[in-house]
Amino acid sequence: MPGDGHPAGAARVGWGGLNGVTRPPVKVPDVTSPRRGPGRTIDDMDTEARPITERRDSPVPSSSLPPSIAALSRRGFLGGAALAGGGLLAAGIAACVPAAGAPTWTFGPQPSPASGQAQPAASAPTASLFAPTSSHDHASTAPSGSGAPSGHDAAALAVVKRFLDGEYGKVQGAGNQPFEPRLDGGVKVFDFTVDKIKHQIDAVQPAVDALGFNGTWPGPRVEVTEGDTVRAIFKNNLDESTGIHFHGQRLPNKMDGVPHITQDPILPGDSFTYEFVAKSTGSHMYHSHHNATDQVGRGLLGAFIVKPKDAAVRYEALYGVTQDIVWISNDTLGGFTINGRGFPATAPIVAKLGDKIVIRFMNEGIMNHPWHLHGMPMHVVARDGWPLGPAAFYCDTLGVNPGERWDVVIDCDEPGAWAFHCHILPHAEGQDGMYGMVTALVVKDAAAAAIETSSGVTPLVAAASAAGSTAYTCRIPGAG
Ligand SMILES: [Cu+2]
Repeated sequence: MPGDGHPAGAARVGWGGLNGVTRPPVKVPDVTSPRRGPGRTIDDMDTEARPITERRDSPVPSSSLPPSIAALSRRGFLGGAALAGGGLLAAGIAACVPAAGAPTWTFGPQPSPASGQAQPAASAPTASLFAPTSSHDHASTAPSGSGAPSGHDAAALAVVKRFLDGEYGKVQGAGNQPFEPRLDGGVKVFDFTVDKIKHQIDAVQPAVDALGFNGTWPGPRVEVTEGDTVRAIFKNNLDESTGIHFHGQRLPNKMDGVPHITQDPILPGDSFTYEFVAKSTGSHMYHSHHNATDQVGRGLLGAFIVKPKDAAVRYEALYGVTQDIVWISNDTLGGFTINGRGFPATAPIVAKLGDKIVIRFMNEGIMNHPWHLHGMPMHVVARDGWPLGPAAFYCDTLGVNPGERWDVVIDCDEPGAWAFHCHILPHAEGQDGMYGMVTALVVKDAAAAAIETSSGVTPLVAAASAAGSTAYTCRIPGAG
Protein backbone atom coordinates (compact mmCIF):
# COMPACT_ATOMS: atom_id res chain seq x y z
CA MET A 1 0.00 0.00 0.00
CA PRO A 2 1.92 3.03 -1.16
CA GLY A 3 1.75 6.05 1.03
CA ASP A 4 1.18 4.15 4.22
CA GLY A 5 3.54 6.49 5.92
CA HIS A 6 6.30 4.00 6.59
CA PRO A 7 9.75 5.12 5.59
CA ALA A 8 11.61 2.42 3.72
CA GLY A 9 13.46 0.10 6.03
CA ALA A 10 11.79 1.28 9.20
CA ALA A 11 11.75 -1.38 11.87
CA ARG A 12 8.22 -2.39 12.67
CA VAL A 13 5.86 -5.27 12.90
CA GLY A 14 5.42 -7.20 9.71
CA TRP A 15 2.22 -8.42 8.25
CA GLY A 16 3.46 -11.18 6.05
CA GLY A 17 3.62 -9.03 2.96
CA LEU A 18 0.07 -7.81 3.36
CA ASN A 19 1.00 -4.48 1.94
CA GLY A 20 3.84 -5.69 -0.22
CA VAL A 21 6.56 -4.27 1.98
CA THR A 22 9.33 -6.48 3.26
CA ARG A 23 9.31 -6.46 7.02
CA PRO A 24 10.77 -8.34 9.94
CA PRO A 25 8.88 -11.48 10.92
CA VAL A 26 5.64 -10.71 12.67
CA LYS A 27 5.11 -12.00 16.18
CA VAL A 28 1.80 -13.56 15.41
CA PRO A 29 1.43 -16.69 17.50
CA ASP A 30 2.21 -19.90 15.71
CA VAL A 31 -0.87 -22.07 15.80
CA THR A 32 0.59 -25.00 13.99
CA SER A 33 1.00 -28.26 15.80
CA PRO A 34 4.46 -29.47 14.95
CA ARG A 35 4.37 -32.42 17.29
CA ARG A 36 1.11 -33.72 16.00
CA GLY A 37 2.73 -35.84 13.38
CA PRO A 38 0.95 -37.51 10.52
CA GLY A 39 -0.16 -41.07 10.72
CA ARG A 40 -0.53 -41.17 14.50
CA THR A 41 -3.71 -42.54 15.95
CA ILE A 42 -5.58 -41.96 19.15
CA ASP A 43 -4.67 -45.38 20.36
CA ASP A 44 -1.00 -44.73 19.72
CA MET A 45 -1.18 -41.51 21.66
CA ASP A 46 -3.14 -42.98 24.52
CA THR A 47 -0.85 -45.93 24.86
CA GLU A 48 2.24 -43.82 25.07
CA ALA A 49 0.68 -41.20 27.27
CA ARG A 50 -1.46 -42.94 29.82
CA PRO A 51 -1.83 -46.30 31.43
CA ILE A 52 -4.64 -48.36 30.04
CA THR A 53 -6.67 -48.01 33.22
CA GLU A 54 -6.92 -44.28 32.69
CA ARG A 55 -8.03 -44.35 29.09
CA ARG A 56 -11.46 -43.21 28.19
CA ASP A 57 -13.51 -44.39 25.32
CA SER A 58 -13.60 -41.98 22.48
CA PRO A 59 -17.08 -40.58 21.90
CA VAL A 60 -16.39 -40.75 18.19
CA PRO A 61 -14.65 -43.68 16.55
CA SER A 62 -11.17 -42.53 15.71
CA SER A 63 -11.38 -44.09 12.31
CA SER A 64 -14.10 -41.63 11.38
CA LEU A 65 -12.00 -38.59 12.14
CA PRO A 66 -9.18 -37.05 10.16
CA PRO A 67 -5.94 -37.66 12.03
CA SER A 68 -5.47 -34.04 12.96
CA ILE A 69 -8.99 -33.62 14.32
CA ALA A 70 -8.86 -36.99 16.01
CA ALA A 71 -5.67 -36.05 17.76
CA LEU A 72 -7.09 -32.79 19.00
CA SER A 73 -10.50 -34.11 19.89
CA ARG A 74 -9.10 -36.86 21.98
CA ARG A 75 -5.73 -36.35 23.61
CA GLY A 76 -5.31 -32.75 22.68
CA PHE A 77 -8.65 -31.40 23.72
CA LEU A 78 -9.03 -33.48 26.82
CA GLY A 79 -5.52 -32.77 27.96
CA GLY A 80 -5.76 -29.11 27.12
CA ALA A 81 -9.08 -28.69 28.82
CA ALA A 82 -7.83 -30.36 31.95
CA LEU A 83 -4.87 -28.05 32.11
CA ALA A 84 -6.12 -24.75 30.81
CA GLY A 85 -9.77 -25.02 31.64
CA GLY A 86 -10.32 -27.06 34.72
CA GLY A 87 -6.89 -27.36 36.19
CA LEU A 88 -5.74 -23.82 36.68
CA LEU A 89 -5.11 -22.01 39.90
CA ALA A 90 -8.15 -22.63 41.97
CA ALA A 91 -8.37 -26.28 41.17
CA GLY A 92 -4.99 -26.80 42.67
CA ILE A 93 -2.62 -25.04 40.27
CA ALA A 94 -2.21 -26.82 37.01
CA ALA A 95 1.42 -27.43 37.55
CA CYS A 96 0.69 -29.42 40.67
CA VAL A 97 -1.37 -31.98 38.88
CA PRO A 98 0.74 -34.81 37.66
CA ALA A 99 0.28 -34.92 33.95
CA ALA A 100 -1.17 -38.08 32.58
CA GLY A 101 1.64 -37.79 30.13
CA ALA A 102 3.25 -34.94 28.33
CA PRO A 103 0.89 -33.32 25.86
CA THR A 104 1.63 -34.66 22.47
CA TRP A 105 0.97 -31.44 20.64
CA THR A 106 2.10 -27.91 21.01
CA PHE A 107 0.62 -24.56 20.25
CA GLY A 108 1.54 -20.98 20.18
CA PRO A 109 4.47 -18.86 21.17
CA GLN A 110 7.15 -20.13 23.44
CA PRO A 111 7.33 -17.19 25.82
CA SER A 112 9.42 -18.73 28.50
CA PRO A 113 13.11 -18.73 27.73
CA ALA A 114 13.57 -20.81 30.83
CA SER A 115 11.47 -23.71 29.72
CA GLY A 116 11.84 -26.54 32.10
CA GLN A 117 13.97 -24.53 34.49
CA ALA A 118 13.21 -22.80 37.71
CA GLN A 119 12.87 -19.06 37.38
CA PRO A 120 15.71 -17.19 39.02
CA ALA A 121 13.44 -14.58 40.55
CA ALA A 122 11.33 -17.04 42.45
CA SER A 123 12.08 -17.05 46.14
CA ALA A 124 9.63 -19.50 47.55
CA PRO A 125 8.38 -18.97 51.06
CA THR A 126 8.29 -22.05 53.18
CA ALA A 127 5.34 -24.31 52.75
CA SER A 128 4.34 -24.09 56.39
CA LEU A 129 3.95 -20.35 56.21
CA PHE A 130 0.59 -20.39 54.54
CA ALA A 131 -0.63 -23.91 54.56
CA PRO A 132 -3.23 -23.47 57.26
CA THR A 133 -5.29 -26.56 56.90
CA SER A 134 -3.79 -29.43 55.07
CA SER A 135 -0.79 -31.07 53.61
CA HIS A 136 0.06 -29.86 50.18
CA ASP A 137 2.16 -32.78 49.28
CA HIS A 138 0.58 -33.84 46.07
CA ALA A 139 2.84 -36.79 45.80
CA SER A 140 0.68 -38.52 48.36
CA THR A 141 -2.58 -37.80 46.64
CA ALA A 142 -1.57 -37.98 43.05
CA PRO A 143 -3.44 -40.22 40.69
CA SER A 144 -1.62 -43.44 40.25
CA GLY A 145 0.31 -44.27 37.18
CA SER A 146 1.39 -40.74 36.45
CA GLY A 147 4.94 -41.74 35.67
CA ALA A 148 7.91 -39.43 35.64
CA PRO A 149 7.39 -35.71 35.91
CA SER A 150 7.18 -34.11 32.55
CA GLY A 151 9.02 -31.14 31.23
CA HIS A 152 5.67 -29.46 30.96
CA ASP A 153 5.08 -29.74 34.69
CA ALA A 154 8.34 -28.03 35.51
CA ALA A 155 7.87 -25.27 32.96
CA ALA A 156 4.26 -24.72 33.95
CA LEU A 157 5.16 -24.50 37.61
CA ALA A 158 7.96 -22.06 36.92
CA VAL A 159 5.75 -19.68 34.99
CA VAL A 160 2.96 -19.88 37.57
CA LYS A 161 5.44 -19.04 40.31
CA ARG A 162 6.40 -15.91 38.42
CA PHE A 163 2.71 -14.96 38.45
CA LEU A 164 2.27 -15.80 42.12
CA ASP A 165 5.36 -13.76 42.93
CA GLY A 166 3.69 -10.70 41.48
CA GLU A 167 5.48 -10.24 38.18
CA TYR A 168 2.70 -7.86 37.17
CA GLY A 169 4.05 -5.37 39.67
CA LYS A 170 7.62 -5.63 38.46
CA VAL A 171 7.16 -4.53 34.87
CA GLN A 172 7.49 -0.83 34.22
CA GLY A 173 5.27 1.31 32.05
CA ALA A 174 1.77 0.15 32.85
CA GLY A 175 -0.85 1.55 30.50
CA ASN A 176 -4.48 2.33 31.09
CA GLN A 177 -3.72 4.91 33.77
CA PRO A 178 -6.33 7.57 34.62
CA PHE A 179 -5.96 10.68 32.48
CA GLU A 180 -6.82 13.95 34.21
CA PRO A 181 -7.82 16.56 31.65
CA ARG A 182 -6.93 20.20 31.79
CA LEU A 183 -9.88 22.56 31.65
CA ASP A 184 -10.29 25.26 29.05
CA GLY A 185 -13.46 27.07 29.95
CA GLY A 186 -15.99 24.28 30.02
CA VAL A 187 -13.98 22.02 27.76
CA LYS A 188 -12.08 18.97 29.00
CA VAL A 189 -8.80 18.97 27.11
CA PHE A 190 -6.69 15.86 26.70
CA ASP A 191 -3.20 16.31 25.28
CA PHE A 192 -1.90 13.19 23.60
CA THR A 193 1.33 12.31 21.95
CA VAL A 194 1.69 9.38 19.59
CA ASP A 195 5.06 7.78 20.12
CA LYS A 196 7.31 4.89 19.34
CA ILE A 197 7.91 3.05 22.57
CA LYS A 198 9.76 0.08 23.94
CA HIS A 199 7.20 -2.08 25.67
CA GLN A 200 7.54 -5.02 28.05
CA ILE A 201 5.06 -7.84 27.56
CA ASP A 202 6.45 -9.46 30.69
CA ALA A 203 9.55 -9.23 32.87
CA VAL A 204 11.57 -11.77 30.95
CA GLN A 205 11.14 -11.23 27.24
CA PRO A 206 13.03 -8.41 25.55
CA ALA A 207 11.01 -5.22 25.09
CA VAL A 208 9.19 -4.99 21.79
CA ASP A 209 9.14 -2.04 19.40
CA ALA A 210 5.61 -0.83 19.98
CA LEU A 211 3.55 2.33 19.65
CA GLY A 212 1.83 4.16 22.45
CA PHE A 213 -0.33 7.10 23.35
CA ASN A 214 1.55 9.22 25.86
CA GLY A 215 4.17 6.53 26.04
CA THR A 216 2.04 3.58 27.06
CA TRP A 217 0.12 0.65 25.61
CA PRO A 218 -2.79 0.83 26.25
CA GLY A 219 -2.88 4.58 26.24
CA PRO A 220 -4.22 6.47 29.25
CA ARG A 221 -7.76 5.71 30.31
CA VAL A 222 -10.01 8.63 29.42
CA GLU A 223 -13.12 9.04 31.51
CA VAL A 224 -15.66 11.81 30.99
CA THR A 225 -19.29 12.43 31.80
CA GLU A 226 -22.15 12.39 29.35
CA GLY A 227 -22.58 15.89 27.95
CA ASP A 228 -18.95 16.92 28.46
CA THR A 229 -17.27 18.72 25.62
CA VAL A 230 -14.11 16.80 24.90
CA ARG A 231 -11.09 18.20 23.09
CA ALA A 232 -8.45 15.59 22.31
CA ILE A 233 -5.27 16.88 20.71
CA PHE A 234 -2.98 14.29 19.16
CA LYS A 235 0.62 15.22 18.35
CA ASN A 236 2.11 12.70 15.96
CA ASN A 237 5.70 11.95 16.97
CA LEU A 238 5.94 8.96 14.66
CA ASP A 239 7.75 8.89 11.37
CA GLU A 240 4.56 7.71 9.74
CA SER A 241 1.13 9.27 9.41
CA THR A 242 -1.83 8.33 11.58
CA GLY A 243 -5.43 9.20 12.46
CA ILE A 244 -7.45 8.59 15.60
CA HIS A 245 -10.99 7.29 15.83
CA PHE A 246 -13.20 7.41 18.92
CA HIS A 247 -14.81 4.03 18.56
CA GLY A 248 -18.44 3.81 19.66
CA GLN A 249 -19.04 7.54 19.99
CA ARG A 250 -21.69 9.44 18.07
CA LEU A 251 -19.55 12.12 16.47
CA PRO A 252 -19.74 14.95 13.99
CA ASN A 253 -18.63 13.38 10.74
CA LYS A 254 -15.49 15.48 10.45
CA MET A 255 -14.41 14.25 13.90
CA ASP A 256 -14.68 10.59 12.96
CA GLY A 257 -10.96 10.13 12.48
CA VAL A 258 -10.82 8.22 9.21
CA PRO A 259 -8.00 9.55 7.04
CA HIS A 260 -8.91 10.20 3.41
CA ILE A 261 -12.63 10.12 4.26
CA THR A 262 -13.20 12.62 7.05
CA GLN A 263 -9.77 14.20 7.38
CA ASP A 264 -6.26 14.21 6.00
CA PRO A 265 -3.82 11.86 7.69
CA ILE A 266 -1.97 13.39 10.61
CA LEU A 267 1.52 13.65 9.16
CA PRO A 268 4.69 13.10 11.17
CA GLY A 269 5.25 16.15 13.37
CA ASP A 270 1.70 17.44 12.92
CA SER A 271 -1.17 17.59 15.37
CA PHE A 272 -4.89 17.15 15.00
CA THR A 273 -7.65 18.22 17.35
CA TYR A 274 -10.80 16.20 17.82
CA GLU A 275 -13.61 18.01 19.58
CA PHE A 276 -17.06 16.66 20.29
CA VAL A 277 -19.73 16.35 22.95
CA ALA A 278 -19.63 12.97 24.66
CA LYS A 279 -23.06 11.53 23.90
CA SER A 280 -22.66 7.78 23.91
CA THR A 281 -22.41 6.51 27.45
CA GLY A 282 -20.56 3.41 28.56
CA SER A 283 -17.44 1.57 27.43
CA HIS A 284 -15.75 2.80 24.29
CA MET A 285 -12.27 3.04 22.83
CA TYR A 286 -9.93 5.27 20.93
CA HIS A 287 -7.46 3.88 18.45
CA SER A 288 -5.59 4.45 15.26
CA HIS A 289 -7.75 4.25 12.17
CA HIS A 290 -4.86 4.52 9.73
CA ASN A 291 -2.79 1.54 8.67
CA ALA A 292 -4.79 0.17 11.57
CA THR A 293 -3.96 -3.52 11.41
CA ASP A 294 -0.39 -2.51 11.95
CA GLN A 295 -0.75 0.51 14.22
CA VAL A 296 -3.43 -0.88 16.54
CA GLY A 297 -1.62 -4.20 16.52
CA ARG A 298 1.44 -2.39 17.83
CA GLY A 299 -0.42 -0.65 20.62
CA LEU A 300 -2.26 2.47 19.47
CA LEU A 301 -5.37 1.83 21.53
CA GLY A 302 -6.99 3.00 24.73
CA ALA A 303 -10.21 3.10 26.73
CA PHE A 304 -12.72 5.92 26.44
CA ILE A 305 -15.44 5.73 29.06
CA VAL A 306 -18.45 7.99 29.28
CA LYS A 307 -20.22 7.92 32.63
CA PRO A 308 -23.95 8.57 32.47
CA LYS A 309 -24.92 12.06 33.62
CA ASP A 310 -27.56 10.52 35.85
CA ALA A 311 -25.61 9.10 38.77
CA ALA A 312 -28.50 6.79 39.59
CA VAL A 313 -27.80 4.66 36.53
CA ARG A 314 -24.03 4.35 37.03
CA TYR A 315 -22.68 0.97 37.98
CA GLU A 316 -21.86 2.08 41.51
CA ALA A 317 -25.49 2.90 42.12
CA LEU A 318 -27.06 0.09 40.10
CA TYR A 319 -24.92 -2.79 41.28
CA GLY A 320 -22.88 -1.50 44.21
CA VAL A 321 -19.70 -1.78 42.17
CA THR A 322 -16.53 -0.83 44.02
CA GLN A 323 -13.95 -1.61 41.32
CA ASP A 324 -14.19 -0.56 37.70
CA ILE A 325 -11.76 -2.55 35.60
CA VAL A 326 -10.83 -2.02 31.97
CA TRP A 327 -9.61 -5.10 30.17
CA ILE A 328 -8.37 -4.43 26.64
CA SER A 329 -7.25 -7.45 24.68
CA ASN A 330 -4.90 -7.48 21.76
CA ASP A 331 -3.40 -10.34 19.82
CA THR A 332 -0.69 -9.21 17.44
CA LEU A 333 2.58 -7.74 18.68
CA GLY A 334 3.76 -9.68 21.70
CA GLY A 335 1.19 -12.42 21.25
CA PHE A 336 -2.00 -12.58 23.29
CA THR A 337 -2.24 -9.70 25.73
CA ILE A 338 -4.51 -8.17 28.35
CA ASN A 339 -3.84 -4.46 28.80
CA GLY A 340 -0.55 -4.89 26.98
CA ARG A 341 0.77 -7.74 29.13
CA GLY A 342 0.96 -11.47 28.67
CA PHE A 343 0.83 -14.06 31.46
CA PRO A 344 2.57 -14.25 33.87
CA ALA A 345 2.84 -10.44 33.85
CA THR A 346 -0.92 -9.91 33.54
CA ALA A 347 -2.40 -8.11 36.52
CA PRO A 348 -4.70 -10.20 38.70
CA ILE A 349 -7.94 -8.66 39.83
CA VAL A 350 -7.91 -8.48 43.61
CA ALA A 351 -11.22 -8.12 45.41
CA LYS A 352 -12.54 -8.62 48.91
CA LEU A 353 -15.15 -11.24 49.64
CA GLY A 354 -18.51 -9.71 48.88
CA ASP A 355 -17.21 -7.03 46.55
CA LYS A 356 -19.05 -6.31 43.33
CA ILE A 357 -16.75 -5.43 40.47
CA VAL A 358 -17.31 -4.45 36.87
CA ILE A 359 -15.03 -5.57 34.09
CA ARG A 360 -15.20 -3.77 30.77
CA PHE A 361 -13.97 -6.18 28.13
CA MET A 362 -12.69 -4.38 25.04
CA ASN A 363 -11.30 -6.28 22.09
CA GLU A 364 -8.78 -4.32 20.03
CA GLY A 365 -7.40 -7.47 18.44
CA ILE A 366 -8.13 -9.35 15.26
CA MET A 367 -9.61 -12.50 16.81
CA ASN A 368 -12.55 -13.48 18.98
CA HIS A 369 -11.69 -14.13 22.62
CA PRO A 370 -14.12 -16.08 24.83
CA TRP A 371 -13.30 -14.97 28.36
CA HIS A 372 -13.89 -17.65 30.92
CA LEU A 373 -14.04 -17.09 34.66
CA HIS A 374 -13.72 -19.96 37.09
CA GLY A 375 -15.72 -20.06 40.28
CA MET A 376 -18.31 -17.35 39.74
CA PRO A 377 -20.66 -16.29 36.97
CA MET A 378 -20.47 -13.04 35.10
CA HIS A 379 -23.56 -10.85 34.92
CA VAL A 380 -23.46 -9.31 31.45
CA VAL A 381 -25.07 -5.88 31.69
CA ALA A 382 -24.01 -3.89 28.63
CA ARG A 383 -22.80 -4.32 25.09
CA ASP A 384 -20.94 -1.61 23.20
CA GLY A 385 -21.96 0.87 25.86
CA TRP A 386 -25.65 0.05 25.60
CA PRO A 387 -27.28 -1.23 28.80
CA LEU A 388 -28.92 -4.60 28.22
CA GLY A 389 -31.69 -3.85 30.69
CA PRO A 390 -34.01 -6.83 31.01
CA ALA A 391 -31.89 -8.69 28.44
CA ALA A 392 -28.92 -8.82 30.83
CA PHE A 393 -27.80 -12.39 31.34
CA TYR A 394 -25.42 -14.60 33.28
CA CYS A 395 -22.64 -16.72 31.85
CA ASP A 396 -19.19 -18.01 32.66
CA THR A 397 -17.73 -17.71 29.16
CA LEU A 398 -18.26 -14.58 27.10
CA GLY A 399 -17.10 -14.29 23.52
CA VAL A 400 -15.85 -10.81 22.71
CA ASN A 401 -15.38 -10.09 19.03
CA PRO A 402 -12.95 -7.53 17.64
CA GLY A 403 -14.32 -4.04 18.22
CA GLU A 404 -16.87 -5.14 20.81
CA ARG A 405 -17.15 -3.98 24.40
CA TRP A 406 -19.01 -6.00 26.98
CA ASP A 407 -19.49 -4.93 30.59
CA VAL A 408 -19.90 -7.63 33.21
CA VAL A 409 -20.58 -7.39 36.91
CA ILE A 410 -19.11 -10.06 39.15
CA ASP A 411 -20.31 -10.77 42.65
CA CYS A 412 -17.10 -11.90 44.33
CA ASP A 413 -18.68 -14.41 46.65
CA GLU A 414 -16.21 -17.31 46.48
CA PRO A 415 -12.85 -16.91 48.24
CA GLY A 416 -9.74 -18.09 46.46
CA ALA A 417 -7.60 -17.45 43.43
CA TRP A 418 -9.74 -18.16 40.39
CA ALA A 419 -8.35 -18.57 36.93
CA PHE A 420 -9.66 -16.10 34.38
CA HIS A 421 -8.57 -16.71 30.82
CA CYS A 422 -9.42 -16.80 27.17
CA HIS A 423 -10.82 -20.22 26.41
CA ILE A 424 -9.34 -20.54 22.98
CA LEU A 425 -6.71 -22.77 24.50
CA PRO A 426 -3.81 -21.81 22.25
CA HIS A 427 -4.33 -18.25 23.47
CA ALA A 428 -3.72 -19.38 27.03
CA GLU A 429 -1.52 -22.42 27.40
CA GLY A 430 1.07 -24.43 25.56
CA GLN A 431 3.94 -26.80 25.96
CA ASP A 432 5.69 -24.49 28.39
CA GLY A 433 2.64 -23.85 30.53
CA MET A 434 0.33 -20.89 30.55
CA TYR A 435 0.98 -17.70 28.65
CA GLY A 436 -0.89 -14.86 27.03
CA MET A 437 -4.52 -14.31 27.95
CA VAL A 438 -4.52 -15.66 31.47
CA THR A 439 -4.88 -13.96 34.81
CA ALA A 440 -6.79 -14.58 38.03
CA LEU A 441 -9.62 -13.13 40.05
CA VAL A 442 -8.41 -13.12 43.63
CA VAL A 443 -11.18 -13.02 46.23
CA LYS A 444 -9.78 -12.39 49.68
CA ASP A 445 -11.60 -13.38 52.82
CA ALA A 446 -10.46 -12.54 56.36
CA ALA A 447 -8.16 -15.55 56.50
CA ALA A 448 -6.47 -14.55 53.25
CA ALA A 449 -6.01 -11.01 54.48
CA ALA A 450 -4.42 -12.30 57.67
CA ILE A 451 -2.01 -14.52 55.76
CA GLU A 452 -1.10 -11.70 53.42
CA THR A 453 -0.42 -9.35 56.31
CA SER A 454 1.51 -11.77 58.45
CA SER A 455 3.61 -13.42 55.77
CA GLY A 456 4.04 -10.73 53.15
CA VAL A 457 3.06 -13.02 50.30
CA THR A 458 1.12 -11.70 47.35
CA PRO A 459 -2.69 -11.60 47.52
CA LEU A 460 -2.71 -14.44 45.00
CA VAL A 461 -0.79 -16.79 47.24
CA ALA A 462 -2.63 -15.69 50.37
CA ALA A 463 -6.08 -16.17 48.87
CA ALA A 464 -5.25 -19.51 47.35
CA SER A 465 -3.64 -20.75 50.53
CA ALA A 466 -6.50 -19.58 52.72
CA ALA A 467 -8.89 -21.40 50.41
CA GLY A 468 -6.93 -24.61 50.86
CA SER A 469 -5.35 -24.51 47.43
CA THR A 470 -1.73 -25.26 46.82
CA ALA A 471 -0.33 -22.04 45.51
CA TYR A 472 3.40 -22.03 45.94
CA THR A 473 3.58 -25.20 47.93
CA CYS A 474 2.95 -27.65 45.18
CA ARG A 475 5.60 -30.05 44.09
CA ILE A 476 6.20 -31.98 40.99
CA PRO A 477 5.78 -35.61 41.95
CA GLY A 478 8.98 -37.53 41.63
CA ALA A 479 11.08 -34.41 41.36
CA GLY A 480 12.01 -34.37 45.02
CU1 LIG B 1 -8.40 -15.67 22.86
